[in-house]
Amino acid sequence: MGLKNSYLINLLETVKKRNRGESEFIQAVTEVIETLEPVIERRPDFVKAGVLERLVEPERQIIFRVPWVDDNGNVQVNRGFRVQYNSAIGPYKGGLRLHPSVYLGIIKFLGFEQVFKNSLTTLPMGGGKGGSDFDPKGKSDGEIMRFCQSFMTELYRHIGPDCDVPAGDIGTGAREIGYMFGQYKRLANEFTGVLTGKGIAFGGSLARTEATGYGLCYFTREMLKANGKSFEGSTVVISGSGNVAIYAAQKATEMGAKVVSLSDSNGYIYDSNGIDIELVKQLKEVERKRIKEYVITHPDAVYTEGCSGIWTIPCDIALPCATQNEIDRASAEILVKNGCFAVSEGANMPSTPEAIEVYLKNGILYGPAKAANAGGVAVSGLEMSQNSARLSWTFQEVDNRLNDIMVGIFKSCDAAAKEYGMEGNYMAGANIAGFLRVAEAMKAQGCV
Ligand code: NDP
Ligand code: 2IT
Repeated sequence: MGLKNSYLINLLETVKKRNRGESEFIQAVTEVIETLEPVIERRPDFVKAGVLERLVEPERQIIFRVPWVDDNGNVQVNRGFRVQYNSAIGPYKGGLRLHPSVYLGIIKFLGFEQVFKNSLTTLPMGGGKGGSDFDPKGKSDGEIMRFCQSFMTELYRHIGPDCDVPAGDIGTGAREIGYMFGQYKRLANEFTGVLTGKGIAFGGSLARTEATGYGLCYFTREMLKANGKSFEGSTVVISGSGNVAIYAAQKATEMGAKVVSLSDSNGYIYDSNGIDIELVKQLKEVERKRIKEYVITHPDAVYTEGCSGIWTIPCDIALPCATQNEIDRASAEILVKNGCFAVSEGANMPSTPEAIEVYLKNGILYGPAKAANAGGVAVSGLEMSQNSARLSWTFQEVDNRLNDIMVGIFKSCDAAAKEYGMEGNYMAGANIAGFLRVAEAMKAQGCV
């Protein structure tokens, strides 16, 4: 995009110098800073209060050793992280990612994004993120438990229901949250809503499992509607086959779309009849198998090795729900060529800056992650409310609130984009609307 404002140019230079080698963090910060240019020009009070200098630096970063013993009796050592990014509007809140690619730069980018995402939900949650380079693939239940207990043995002293409330992300689902919650409870000797995504039997919220995927479809429905389009009769490509992808596929199908593909980090399946979601749930949630197993019971479907090929499947709507930077310029250009009219992000930062440029130049409706996937953390916020009140709402009640929150997020993005002269640019709208609430709170609380 190219910045003109010299204050922002200098700020970005400092960020690059100070966070050398953390390419994902620099990418996330650059995108936000670029879209904030018109806000900064209108709001010198934020510049004077040093809001931006403070926003590009996490409040606290915790890095720790996670030793555990594998099934063969060998000691294994992983690295644990918790970045408590910003607490201007509420306790730190955000997921824990367990994946071998995890390092500080990934956790910082996710924490930074979380600040604006949580602000968009309108609930009182600050931003944080954590995780480890632990690889849950191929580990036994016992190994997962021992890892989670060791991880929490250090983390527990840094978190709390009014301080920092972690949740799931890649590699962290209900099983891992259960083990972590058990260990927290034992160490702190208190039963509190310190984690979200808990089992329903011990304080979890109904509809949290579905929330990110459902919320993605609610947001996307609003974006499509505002532009004279809908899911009805459309062909949808979804990447990933984890928590977000599965429930996005389910809701998109319910809304009248045909979802023709899903993937994992090894390859993708194409089923022209529409994906059999119950089978995917059985394979991924119960049996923890690879997506290629799908074609055993659906011989009409095709499995292809490799990830990026999924974007060559002709579709109307693409919902990337796997991981960061999974759509690059070349994939975005193929989507355009094949007539795709909307890309809406279930994953965090799945599109490279070059891919986003292709969407915006070609008039593709683009639903940015921090708005489109905010449904997960929104229902986490509702889980916190239910825990504090010591009661639980019905599935329908939570789902209705989720729907209202996602409708509200779309409206805020749309309105902010219009107000700042970028109508239809929901990325700019999301960044601006998310920023304004946090910036007002930071300014009001003084230089802290
Ligand atoms: P899961 O662990 O349930 O699923 C992740 C899926 O993405 C798996 O199919 C996985 O395949 C695939 N994947 C992971 N890494 C890669 C990679 N490097 N290349 C290709 N595929 C990959 O995670 P979630 O569904 O929870 O998370 C998916 C995305 O959604 C992430 O970006 C996450 O940050 C984001 N998100 C999640 C929320 C939540 O509530 N869970 C909320 C908001 C955003 P494989 O099994 O082969 O690793
Ligand atoms: O990226 C995200 O918003 C999440 N992984 C969910 C965070 C949460 O606290 O529910």
